[in-house]
Amino acid sequence: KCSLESAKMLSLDNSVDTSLDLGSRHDVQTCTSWKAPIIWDGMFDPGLYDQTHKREGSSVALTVFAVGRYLDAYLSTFLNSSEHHFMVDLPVTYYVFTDNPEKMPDIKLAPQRSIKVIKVERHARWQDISMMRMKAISGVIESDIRHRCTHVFCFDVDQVFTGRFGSEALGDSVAVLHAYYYRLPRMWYTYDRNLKSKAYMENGDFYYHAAVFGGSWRSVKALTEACYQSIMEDKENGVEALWHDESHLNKYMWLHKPSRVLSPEYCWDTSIGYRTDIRVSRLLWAPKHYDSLRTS
Ligand code: 2GW
Ligand code: MN
Repeated sequence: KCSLESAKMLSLDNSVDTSLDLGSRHDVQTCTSWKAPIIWDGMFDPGLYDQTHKREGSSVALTVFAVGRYLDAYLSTFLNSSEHHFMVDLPVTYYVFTDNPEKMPDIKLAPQRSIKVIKVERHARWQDISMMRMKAISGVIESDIRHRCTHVFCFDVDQVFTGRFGSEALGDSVAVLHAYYYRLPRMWYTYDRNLKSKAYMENGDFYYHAAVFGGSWRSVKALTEACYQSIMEDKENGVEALWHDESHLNKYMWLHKPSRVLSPEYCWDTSIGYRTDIRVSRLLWAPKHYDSLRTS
């Protein structure tokens, strides 16, 4: 039986409460080979998780990047939906990274929630905008987050919360199953298979989606630092991983197994169509307008 992260229900590591595990899903994989829970609807009692995390004093930092056209295109929808669904009733600090702080939308925040805006430069290549998030995140964890928050979650901005994304997602190190790959054979996973890249891997456990990852501030700092290092080493060697930061995240999560895995409910794409195992969608990919957004 899966230990529901056993001693790691919280990154605070002490109190173990297996009564949080309702274990009532038989149609999906609910446990990894290293005994980390895979979180699906129906497996957990949301109220018990919330109670436990409130008692333990958990507080969450959310990082999101809105550079260039992504600010107007996605940011206010992302933040407004997050106010309705992300860690409701826990203290949350948003860290919004943008090249254009003056254009920050006005968001009505619930009590105990605040926004910090951090100015970043706009890299010319979109691959760099995406990859350089790793460095910015580790920097702000070091300078600010570690003094204020127990946990950190990092998101792509081109998404909308549509259902509870709550404290059941908190753990020491958290990754989400990519919606396109969770039911596909391993050989289809799009790991970076270029021997010259630091992200190189032949086989792994799952294919994780870099649009959502998180954990204790310590774990996320270690992850973002390691990924940034690998990205820079690749640059020095004149290579770039197939899926950029996502390739490096997958390599890291293979070497350092996540203590909690989120089902694709936590990052779903409606264009996949109806799936019986997806009973709720908690976060959806926003429609992409590649032609208008990916040309400068
Ligand atoms: C990205 C691609 C093309 C043109 C612009 C951008 C862009 C991204 C941008 O102009 N401004 C910006 O703020 N971003 C940030 O980077 C934003 O937070 C966005 O959500 C994130 C990743 O870019 P995105 O969402 O367009 O890429 P996806 O959805 O294909 O992302 C997956 O693959 C990426 C690497 O290629 C990342 O690993 C990402 O985490 C994955 O979800
Ligand atoms: Mn995205």
